[in-house]
Amino acid sequence: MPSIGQSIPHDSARLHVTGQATFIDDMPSMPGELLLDCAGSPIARGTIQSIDLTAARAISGVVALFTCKDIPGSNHFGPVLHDEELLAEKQVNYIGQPIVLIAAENHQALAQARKAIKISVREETPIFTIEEAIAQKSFVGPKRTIARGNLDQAIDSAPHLLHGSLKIGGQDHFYLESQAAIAIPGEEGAVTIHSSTQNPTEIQAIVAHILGLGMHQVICICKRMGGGFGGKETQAAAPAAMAALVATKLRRPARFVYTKDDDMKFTGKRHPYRADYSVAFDHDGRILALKADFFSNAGFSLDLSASVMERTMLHADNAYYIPNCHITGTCCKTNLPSNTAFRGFGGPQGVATIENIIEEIALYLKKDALEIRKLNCYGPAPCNVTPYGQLVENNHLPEIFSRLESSANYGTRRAAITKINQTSRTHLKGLSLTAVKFGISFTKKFLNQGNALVNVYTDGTVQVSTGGTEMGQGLNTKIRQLIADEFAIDFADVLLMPTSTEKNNNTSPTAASAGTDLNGTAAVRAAREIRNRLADFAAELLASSATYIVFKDSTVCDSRNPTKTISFKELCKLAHMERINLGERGFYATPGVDFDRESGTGTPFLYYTTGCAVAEVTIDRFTGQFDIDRIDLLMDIGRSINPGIDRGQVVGGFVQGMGWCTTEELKYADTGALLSYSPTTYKIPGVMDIPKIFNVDFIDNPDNTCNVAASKAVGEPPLLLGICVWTAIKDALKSPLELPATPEQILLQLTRARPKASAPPAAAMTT
Ligand code: MTE
Ligand code: LUZ
Ligand code: MOS
Repeated sequence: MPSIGQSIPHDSARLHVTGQATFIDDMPSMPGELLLDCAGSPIARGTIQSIDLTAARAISGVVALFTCKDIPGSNHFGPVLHDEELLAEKQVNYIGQPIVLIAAENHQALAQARKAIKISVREETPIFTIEEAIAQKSFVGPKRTIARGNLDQAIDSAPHLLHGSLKIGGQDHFYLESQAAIAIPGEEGAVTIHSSTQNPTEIQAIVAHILGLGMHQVICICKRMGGGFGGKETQAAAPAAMAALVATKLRRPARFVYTKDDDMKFTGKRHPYRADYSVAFDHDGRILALKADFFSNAGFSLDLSASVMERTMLHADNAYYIPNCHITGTCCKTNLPSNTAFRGFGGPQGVATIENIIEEIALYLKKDALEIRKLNCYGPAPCNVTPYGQLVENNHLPEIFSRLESSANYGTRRAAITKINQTSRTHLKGLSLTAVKFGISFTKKFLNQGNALVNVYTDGTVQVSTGGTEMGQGLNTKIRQLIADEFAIDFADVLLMPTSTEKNNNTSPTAASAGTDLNGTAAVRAAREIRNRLADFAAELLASSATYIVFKDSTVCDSRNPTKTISFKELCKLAHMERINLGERGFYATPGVDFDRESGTGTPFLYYTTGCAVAEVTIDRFTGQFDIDRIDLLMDIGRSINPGIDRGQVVGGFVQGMGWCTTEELKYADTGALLSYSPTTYKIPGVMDIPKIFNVDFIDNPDNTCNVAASKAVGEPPLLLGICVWTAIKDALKSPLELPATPEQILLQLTRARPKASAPPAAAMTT
């Protein structure tokens, strides 16, 4: 039976729940191993005046204290620009920025040393907000534009024009395994690093750069992550480089595992945004022109902020055709940890902005927002071209809109909700259906490549190594399925090996939802080479021709004589005796993708993953608290390789997006210190917050043949559907709203709309 299409459990399902799956800090302590921590900047911005290590040195168990002076190679690194320092030299730019690296025999000595290190910093006025950064022209990376048509003319002649500004909050990744690395010294200065990273090659490169080694002297291995969500695309590098520094300097293994609190306080998050917009539209609600200026809070360095902003701008249209537009993006430099990749990668901020705009148009025209959405949805030419010039092909969005509208009984429920809102003095209901059209491919062309190593053994079992990393998303399971089917063998006879830079070179991060697309295709290509060789050999054995050889049920035969079979295992053994190569490396580069960021035009994406979701919410008029009564979700994820895993991705992604939109709020003190650095003050969705009714379905679309097994990437897109919970809240309140719509936010809007909480609902609040 083929593996593809089966809901085979995630490779770690059993191991995770029984505690057998090993994460970095589960690796047993090695003889002589040291533990690491940092003493960081006490303030958000300033110049280091003095560092006093005397007291810390005297603590028993403290083995070494390193500063920037101890770095043998370069202290400067970063994923795009080298604008970060591993250990700060003079200037510090956020609270907790590492200054002194501590290596100790035990946790107690580490904690004492961190307290005993005296760092004095001369304070400078910090910048924390987007508004402060704009006022002081504190930016990072270039300002970008994507434009088409004639904005001014379209605005001047349009019947209606609305302006607004949407404030969008950040989000903590809240992976269960904090940033972590273990480094083991090797011969002649070489080093092996076990890292919880989405990007082993970048760890390898940064460690080599910091230690002054060649990349060939550094190995980075990642067995699995306890979640990454984008947070380990770049920011696993600091602890890995610090562990490598200690390991090579002291010739002892070194382990750096952030505590949950420190991870939340000192690592980057989803970018907070401000989106200023003007939208022109006709009497029906057809969008004629959009001007959108996005500002992100990037934190102290560039990290991936320019790419994140680019994806925001490329998703400002979402599912809607906008004939005239002018979209700009500016990244603000502030004195906070550098914000980074997070599931959706800027897409959610762009999509939240346009979905908010559509709610505003509906409110203004006193129409149902769904009507406006359907009217503007991408469709046949000329309404099938994005602002950046990519054609929206094989577009199933109109079908998804109409199928979901009817399966969710949108019309009936709208009528019921309108009635309730007119009569209820205690509650307010909202209903909203939003869409997602997520572009699949890295927008940086060179990242769209993958390589894989497939080793077939003489007993017919197979090991596969790729550059892809497993973070819970099921990449390993899906690649096992692809390779099992390539050889027509049992899923159990294929294993995915830990990701290692020793096996796969120059790999891209596992990101942009393209892990299976890139690494799976590379692995299939390698396997196909081996299969072709085996087919030729089998043809000899069966006195046949390779064109007639079929692989089926762990055997091989001539299709014209199916009773005479050779087992796959026997075939591999015989092939080896005949000196046939049973190993191969496969390579894949996504064809046809190209985007010119200077002109803001091109075809950045191989295809789009699309879908819609509808949320119904009930708000308590007196407390601002809300319930999610029901979610209906319908997506096009092509031909699913593993429907069970994909469903998990969809539900998990949606709920993570819903958390961003509703309860997850980052609160800072005036000093720039994060106050909400643990689950007691930072509210992620819990199991009790899962919508009571949650209908998840997929359309049948076998046409995405441009991708492996006609599948579609699924990791990030469903997160953007969580936005429908926010628009449903906005639909209930019928007022401007910030994101996240926390109960405090909601209550604020309720009391603004109606001075007395106990007064009957105002007419303005009914449709
Ligand atoms: N699912 C789980 N369980 N854990 C994760 O860390 N990361 C998400 C998504 N799903 C993540 C996840 C992100 S940000 C991306 S880009 C994709 O998985 C990456 O994996 P893929 O490309 O193999 O889908
Ligand atoms: N990472 C990246 C990403 O470097 N480029 C991208 O386009 C991207 N998109 C989504 C998630 N991570
Ligand atoms: Mo995901 S944000 O592309 O790691």
